[in-house]
Amino acid sequence: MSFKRGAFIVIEGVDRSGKSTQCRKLVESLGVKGLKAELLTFPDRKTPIGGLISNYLTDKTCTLNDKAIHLLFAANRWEKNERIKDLLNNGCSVIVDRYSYSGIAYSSIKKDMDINWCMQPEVGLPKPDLVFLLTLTDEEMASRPGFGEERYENINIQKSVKAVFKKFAECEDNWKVISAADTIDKIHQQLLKDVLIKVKEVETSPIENLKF
Ligand code: FDM
Ligand code: MG
Repeated sequence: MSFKRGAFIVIEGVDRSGKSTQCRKLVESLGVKGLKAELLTFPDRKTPIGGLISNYLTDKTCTLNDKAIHLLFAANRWEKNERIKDLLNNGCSVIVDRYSYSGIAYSSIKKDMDINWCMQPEVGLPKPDLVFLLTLTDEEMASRPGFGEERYENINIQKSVKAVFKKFAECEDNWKVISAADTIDKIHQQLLKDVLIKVKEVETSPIENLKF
């Protein structure tokens, strides 16, 4: 029997679309089915680079240059590059809460931040086998419980980010758009079904690298 790798699954979406809940539930359900799965979250605030990012997000007086913070978010993914590949190569699926697409979306909506420039630091990272985009209408976004105090947590930024995600979903392969307005359980069943198919589909294929 040949070796089987894990699947690399990403969930993207605006704030409060339920990404973290769905990621957790996927890892749980895969485990119940006897499939190895691990959860990663970006930004990973626990590393030294993640600490700088966390400070930038929570302290709005922090005046870090837009390109510098963009590169820190990308570096925070690069420091997990080997971990992701090792897990996948050991037959463990990796479920990720936000990835390069969040990095590109949140940075490229800023003034003088060219989207093609924003994509470059992401090139060469492991490419997800499947990206779920959890979507909310503007009305649904507005009706969800209030924002916290972090940078980017306001409705205009969320709307701009949503538009970038929508373009990715139209242009990239392996993206699946899911309404985040359904119940947690219904969404989970939908995601799980697709993930199980993907796990089978990619088990003998090589891990690809991101390119844009
Ligand atoms: N964010 C997240 C970015 O600006 N760039 C990135 O590369 C990533 C992964 O950080 F507003 C933004 C998105 C969000 C903030 O993310 C923190 P969480 O998921 O809300 O903790
Ligand atoms: Mg948030």
